[in-house]
Amino acid sequence: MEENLRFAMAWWHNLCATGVDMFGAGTADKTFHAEPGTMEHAKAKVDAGIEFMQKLGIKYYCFHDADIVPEDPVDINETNRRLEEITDYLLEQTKGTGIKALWTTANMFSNPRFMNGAGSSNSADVFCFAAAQAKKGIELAVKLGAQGYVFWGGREGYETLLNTDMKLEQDNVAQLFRMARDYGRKIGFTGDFYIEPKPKEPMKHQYDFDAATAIGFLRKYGLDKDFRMNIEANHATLAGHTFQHELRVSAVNDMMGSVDANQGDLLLGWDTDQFPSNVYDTTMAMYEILKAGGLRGGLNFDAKNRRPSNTPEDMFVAFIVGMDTFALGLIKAAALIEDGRIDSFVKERYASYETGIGKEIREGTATLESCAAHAAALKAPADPGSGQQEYLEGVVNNVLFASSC
Ligand code: XLS
Ligand code: CA
Ligand code: CA
Repeated sequence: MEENLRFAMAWWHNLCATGVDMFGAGTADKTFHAEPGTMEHAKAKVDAGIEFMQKLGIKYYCFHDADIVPEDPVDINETNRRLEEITDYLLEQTKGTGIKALWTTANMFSNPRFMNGAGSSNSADVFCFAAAQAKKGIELAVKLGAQGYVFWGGREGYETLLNTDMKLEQDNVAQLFRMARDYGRKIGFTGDFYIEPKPKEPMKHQYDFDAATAIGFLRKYGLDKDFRMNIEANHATLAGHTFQHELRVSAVNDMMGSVDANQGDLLLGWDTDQFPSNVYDTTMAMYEILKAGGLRGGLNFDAKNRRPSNTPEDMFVAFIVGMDTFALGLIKAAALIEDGRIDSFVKERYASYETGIGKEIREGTATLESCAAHAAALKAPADPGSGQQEYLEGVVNNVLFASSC
């Protein structure tokens, strides 16, 4: 179970976010007895984070550069110096604990300079700031032994096509990825680069809309050997897909990488980043992950407590519920695979491709003429057979609720 459930704590939600929203102030105290915006506070967050992870047995964390130190308002050299100082401290404090980074990333969406995007900005100066932050972020990934480096295209998209050169923007995003890949490999980063698809928010339209779009993008620009998907459940539903769909698209394209484990609210059209509690969803997610041979990355709880759940106890409970929901999902997914009814149904459903003309189609030896000749010889309506969806949904319910584990 441990191997399949490499849980990670997201620095930004757990140690930084206080519940501020556009209608009201924070409700949770994340000062950890230090003055926010100082390096003392940055260190207090490291201490609190390590204590939290140790108490829960969580071995991994993920962060944006801006989550772990206050950014200097004008001088990126000073920000980088702080990043070195805090990661030295992080390494020192985690020594002997087994706790390490799962992935690192750069916040290329909060600072006002990124209002028109980072790699996709209309400004070459802004592009260079994005490059500088990615450079540092990859260096930190190497320093902390992270398995991945994430690009979430927060503002890589547009608000209106009236002011947008889409081709130039997409070419530039690819150029940034290429530079990151080349630099990473040069300095010894052997892990995966990840794209985290999301269709919208904050932009009206984001270029990494969903897994299929991101994979097509990577292939177009020849980046598919170094990049994989970091699939977030909430982003999947925002794109009008299920979490399972996005994982399946990644798996069949050999692009499964890591997961941001959360859930959205289907009645709301935005990214609520809730802790996962839906066992049906985690079962189907773990089903995809197990069938794909496991994750190279892990399960990062990119999730935050609801604004009124504002105590430290609520933070612990949320992680415990999230971990239990995935653990039960893993058990049930393994049971579904062992049960075998779904697999054997699917195999049987496509059996016509195992022999005769079907086999020839699969092997690429059939032609349009040979298929047409096959159809002409049938002289009967072709019957693909029942899809038996209700039966299969019953199988899932049966494995979820009727058997003991
Ligand atoms: C925002 C994203 C973000 C990424 C990392 O919606 O989920 O937090 O995971 O930049
Ligand atoms: Ca995420
Ligand atoms: Ca999110």
